[in-house]
Amino acid sequence: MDKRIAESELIINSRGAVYHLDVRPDELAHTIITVGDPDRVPAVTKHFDKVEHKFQHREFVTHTGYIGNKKLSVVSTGIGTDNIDIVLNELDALVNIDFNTRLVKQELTSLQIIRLGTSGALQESIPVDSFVVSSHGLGLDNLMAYYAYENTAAEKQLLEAFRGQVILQPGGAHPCLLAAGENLQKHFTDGFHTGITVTCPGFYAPQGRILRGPLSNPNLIDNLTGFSHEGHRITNFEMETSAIYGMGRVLGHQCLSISAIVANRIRKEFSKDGGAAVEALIKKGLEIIATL
Ligand code: R1P
Ligand code: URA
Repeated sequence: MDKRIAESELIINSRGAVYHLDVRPDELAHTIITVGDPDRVPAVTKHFDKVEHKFQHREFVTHTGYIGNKKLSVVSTGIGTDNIDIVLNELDALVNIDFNTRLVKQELTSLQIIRLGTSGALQESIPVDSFVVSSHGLGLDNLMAYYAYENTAAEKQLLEAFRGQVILQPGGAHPCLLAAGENLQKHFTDGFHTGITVTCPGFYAPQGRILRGPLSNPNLIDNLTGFSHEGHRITNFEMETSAIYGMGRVLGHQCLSISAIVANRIRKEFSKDGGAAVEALIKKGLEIIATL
């Protein structure tokens, strides 16, 4: 069997860089921070001692540089799990596929991938401007249905409990659930809330928001907030985490998602200065990430 990955499958541009990210293998660090907003990339790398590479193609901005001796890349993903499919596959290709032979390398590299994002809280006790570490990503989009992967026994049990307690609209999502990378999560405890993060395929109706469009599932938020299983609860929702954890499982990378809470959907509050909350998360996150 020809194991060479064809030009149509792994697309490499004239610079020798991967199609969407426009990054070459030598231009990427093995510890990577992902952010949704392209403008958040310089907001992170302004804290670096040195930035060696800067690229932009579509919504994908990448900076690679150093804090002390620690080499880090920061990549913007834009919004949504469809973009995470692109970014995680291309980050993996950059380290695990030889761009000359187009063969998967014999020795695989496991990346550390940490999302620094924003999110809405689903518990009254988690105030705006606080930080949440996602113990699990629970996807209500359908990206992970396209990949083959194994759930652990603990994940299967939690997902089963979710299916039993949370009623989703007929014909809607096939939920998936994946745990955070344990080796990363253990570093982010003091000053962080922890819980299950629900990843939604939209910001409005998929997160129970009504502007003018009516909801097919008006009980969604109450159902998610009320979920409880053996000490696990749903803390927040956003739009990327389950796909990052899922693609990390498929491709063998350690992933963690951390969010600044900008909205509390139970208290019906929005942060008075979301930018300051994100800046505080970046500073606190970098202090830890630089030591990993
Ligand atoms: C929606 O406003 C966006 O904000 C959250 C959601 O996941 C979604 O991407 O994260 P970011 O601030 O990292 O983009
Ligand atoms: N991002 C989301 O996806 N939802 C929120 O409520 C806030 C930020």
